[in-house]
Amino acid sequence: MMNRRQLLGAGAAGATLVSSQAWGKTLNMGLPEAAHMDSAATAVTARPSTGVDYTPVVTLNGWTLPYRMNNGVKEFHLVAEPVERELADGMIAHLWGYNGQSTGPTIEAVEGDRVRIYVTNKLPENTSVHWHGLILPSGMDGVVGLSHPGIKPGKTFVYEFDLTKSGTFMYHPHADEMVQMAMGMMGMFVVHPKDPTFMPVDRDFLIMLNAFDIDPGTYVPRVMTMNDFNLWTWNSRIFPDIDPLVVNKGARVRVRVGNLTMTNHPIHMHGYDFKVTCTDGGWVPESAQWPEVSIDIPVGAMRAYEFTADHLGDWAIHCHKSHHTMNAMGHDVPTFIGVDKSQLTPKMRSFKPGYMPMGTAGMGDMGKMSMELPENTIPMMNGWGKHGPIEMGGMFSVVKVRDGIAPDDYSDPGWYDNPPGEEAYEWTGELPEFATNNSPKTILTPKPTQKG
Ligand SMILES: [Cu+2]
Repeated sequence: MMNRRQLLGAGAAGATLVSSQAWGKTLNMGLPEAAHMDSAATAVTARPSTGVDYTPVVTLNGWTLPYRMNNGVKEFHLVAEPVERELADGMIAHLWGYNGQSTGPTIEAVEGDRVRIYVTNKLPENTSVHWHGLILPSGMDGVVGLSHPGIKPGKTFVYEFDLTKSGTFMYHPHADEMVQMAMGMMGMFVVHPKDPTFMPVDRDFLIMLNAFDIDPGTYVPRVMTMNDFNLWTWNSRIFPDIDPLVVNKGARVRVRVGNLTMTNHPIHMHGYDFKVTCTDGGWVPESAQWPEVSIDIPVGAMRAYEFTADHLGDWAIHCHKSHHTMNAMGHDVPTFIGVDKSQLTPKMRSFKPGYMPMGTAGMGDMGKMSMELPENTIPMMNGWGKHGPIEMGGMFSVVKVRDGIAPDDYSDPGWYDNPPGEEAYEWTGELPEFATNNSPKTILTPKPTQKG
């Protein structure tokens, strides 16, 4: 049995136990400062200048939690608190999160590190932090009531454990979980391999899939919603304001995607095929990596994939559930495709001036409409590209592969100029007769012979 002092010191880099002198020093350092972020911009972390080298992950529209070293232990300070998150330009959500934002900051460390994570609760109810996928002592697992008592409002708890394996993990409360996760409390925990030659990449992007149900004109998510969310977000951000994944041609790229929503999300990336290289259970051996162009991310799971960025261009990356690439909307809208509203429109306008007939030719036109919106919402699809409205929202972004992107430059290079002869165009010449299926020649299935 280890006593408390031994437990706290064990596993620190280069030492199994700390002296009582060092322990005194540890206590004297007090709580690490809790970093705070007030912006939804993507913050890029500098490459480590000491210790094991790794390519820091880039959390789209997120940031990485700073740490301090204390006698060989990496110390972090998470603060669970109410936050105001800019989901998109023109839409603020009143959420619960960590250190000023939802999703919470990404925690980054190295295999073999010992981490000490202080968690301060500024919420009005108990919380805890569960370290999803990490191998750790039972009492550090963060299930309130099971692993340890809840962290009461105003209190600070300390979690401390060794990072025994590298990979991609998540953190979230295991206390009033339905409410606290619906309010936006979650983050990712990346452990880099201690061997820098193990599966190195040039760019390493991180996306947490989450979802909210916030009525237009309101600010606080409905916490009882089970399936019918109206905002499908990456790192608590919606398209068109999710930053692009900017990549230099030829770079080796990893994308890590975690899912803490209530449904699966098939994440589809255009222009490439790629291999699934990691789950939250660990790295997939090369012989077992499988090719995909869409990866289904199950609920409560993480999938990472890798590719070499050989194809220049602007490539869509999005959830393939089409309702998840839409922003707030009602679903109880009748389908009007093919309906002639020319008789109806004047009648409607007689009691509702400005009535617009919509949906008779599909709903794509909504992408370029600028209608007056209720307070605090954004159109259901309003991203614009070089060639017009992209007709998407929600879980959508663009992978921008270019020549000449500097190693530390993640800034948006603008839209891609397709080379001559490499862009679809309008045909203005004569059209040949269309083939139709009216001809019996095209019907290969023999007619059933009548019996009897
Ligand atoms: Cu989805």
